[in-house]
Amino acid sequence: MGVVNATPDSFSDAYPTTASAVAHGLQLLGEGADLLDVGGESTRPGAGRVDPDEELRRVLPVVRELVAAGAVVSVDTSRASVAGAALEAGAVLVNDVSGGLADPAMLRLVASAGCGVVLMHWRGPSADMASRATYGDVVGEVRDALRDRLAAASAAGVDEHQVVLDPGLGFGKTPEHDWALLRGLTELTGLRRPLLVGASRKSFLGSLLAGTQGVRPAADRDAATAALTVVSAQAGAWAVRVHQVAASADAVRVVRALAPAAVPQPAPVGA
Ligand code: PMM
Repeated sequence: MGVVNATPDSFSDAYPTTASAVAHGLQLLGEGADLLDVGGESTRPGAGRVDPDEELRRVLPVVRELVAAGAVVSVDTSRASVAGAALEAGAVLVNDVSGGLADPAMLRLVASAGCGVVLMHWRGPSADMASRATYGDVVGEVRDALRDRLAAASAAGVDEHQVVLDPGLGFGKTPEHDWALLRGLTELTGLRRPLLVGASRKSFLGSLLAGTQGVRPAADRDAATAALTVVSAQAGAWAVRVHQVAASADAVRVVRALAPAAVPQPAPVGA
């Protein structure tokens, strides 16, 4: 899954105009992306909310143009109104970082649309998410919370085959929590739903790779991201959400060659 941030302020790369976002999406397709994730609201730590009309203005033309170019598109939003408009514009998957918690209408929308949905582990808005990074057993707590979101989706009429789960690396988690979740990915694939892993360029990698110049800048974290693509693929993840696709696409091919029977092929989610 290639990241297309149609925003002026995402933490590692940002494409504030329709033309630049579409061009970037096409580049990621050329690098081997199976899916493009278009978002119009930054969720970096400390970020505030974007006005819904502005989010729509950023996202819809990009979705429309990438679909017209033949891309399979997901929309990264936690608003049902934006998700619904993006589905009408041709998106097939809703990527909700709040796991259906931010907007009470989201799960009902997904149920009636019959589309795929990513439910990510989330403890509250980005503006103050660091204050919620307290866990006893982070892997067990994230697993149980994802199971609860799956149950909430079912209760709203979503078929479980529509659902992809995501541990939400960096969202209300410290670097230690992120590493523990990456070590424990097989406990999450044990929930028997496809798993999406979003480690790309995140700050726990910046800290790990820090040198004499300080924390490694976000755009220089792609080799480490590709290493985590190997880890994720070997744990049986369905997809990784990455800013630079080429190295991760190669990494997936390497893992597949080593264990052809053990690594599931990416399959469409939803109807
Ligand atoms: N991370 C970001 C945004 N959206 N969606 C999912 N499902 N999982 C993630 O880990 C995730 C996400 C933050 O990264 P960005 O600001 O570079 O898009």
